[in-house]
Amino acid sequence: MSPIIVPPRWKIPEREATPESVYLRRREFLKALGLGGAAAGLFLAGCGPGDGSGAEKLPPSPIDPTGRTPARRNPRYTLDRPLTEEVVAARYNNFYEFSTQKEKVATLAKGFRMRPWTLEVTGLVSKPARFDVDDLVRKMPIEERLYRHRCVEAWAMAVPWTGFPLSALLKRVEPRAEARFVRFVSFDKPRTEGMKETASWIPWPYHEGLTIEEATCDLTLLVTGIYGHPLPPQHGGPIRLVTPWKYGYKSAKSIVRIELAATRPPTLWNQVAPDEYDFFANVNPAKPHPRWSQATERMIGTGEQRPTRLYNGYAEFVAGLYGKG
Ligand SMILES: Nc1nc2c(c(=O)[nH]1)N[C@H]1C(S)=C(S)[C@@H](COP(=O)(O)O)O[C@H]1N2
Ligand SMILES: [Mo]
Repeated sequence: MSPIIVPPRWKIPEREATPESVYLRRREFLKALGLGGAAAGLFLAGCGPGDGSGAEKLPPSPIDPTGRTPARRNPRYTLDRPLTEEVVAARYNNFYEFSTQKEKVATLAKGFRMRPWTLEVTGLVSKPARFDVDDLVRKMPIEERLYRHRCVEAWAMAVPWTGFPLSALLKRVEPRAEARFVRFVSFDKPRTEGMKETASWIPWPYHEGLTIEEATCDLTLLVTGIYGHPLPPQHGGPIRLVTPWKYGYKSAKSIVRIELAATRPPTLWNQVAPDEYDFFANVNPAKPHPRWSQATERMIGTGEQRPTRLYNGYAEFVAGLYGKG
């Protein structure tokens, strides 16, 4: 069985129309960002109505108890492509705890309880700590970043995340000198209907890892929001990792624990199929997956094929981590 299922062509959602509610919410979002009509056209290009069928409404976003979204956008992170429509991103999710079918995740995750939520930071640190996620958001330097988002399955999106650099959190807990790796553990979902599909062959809970250098790189973001509001469950709410130069499977969703370690931790997809999912998983057009090419990627929503970029276009940010790459 293939660990990450590649959807057959007919399952890929084509462009979806924009229902009124979404349109209005977008206007609110743009207003909050201080952007007018012309600018909106620029960065949300191609979002007009009437470009497809199968439109769906987004449910109201989770309430933001911290009042910190929408956050100021960091202009350092720019895109070479239009943002993916919010409703498209919110209906096409890899989140195997709920389902292996991307189109079903949002519905199945709908009632997921995200409050209260505690994030524990432990292991080789001088000041281990447990944070209530809302307290953490209030303390951390929250900002918005536009990032490319690339799955190992050769699809891609472009997403406005809200969050803070993982390095800001690590500073607080004071990693010890022996700490060489950082491990991320997702919530341990009770065995529900959705999880039964994968319960026997995936070593739950979802767990991933980075080297300490990768974890403290500027790009590495702990994400608590998307499209200017708190992160909904299907995207990994209330808190998930994002490492945009790596394939998406490195970024664990709905994290409950971060552990600093001296040795490289086993990681979920690497344990399931080491020849297909390596620990580093840096986006690289010249390194095919054993079952498909990585030379191009398909933008979800538009179906546009684009050439894959080395490190997903983030080479200047990560060059120092891997020498010549
Ligand atoms: N806990 C958990 N985290 C996960 C996954 C998962 O199945 N479970 N899937 C990963 C994969 S393969 C991808 S591509 C991204 C998808 O994130 P998105 O749905 O927000 O686009 O989440 C990653 N994080
Ligand atoms: Mo993925």
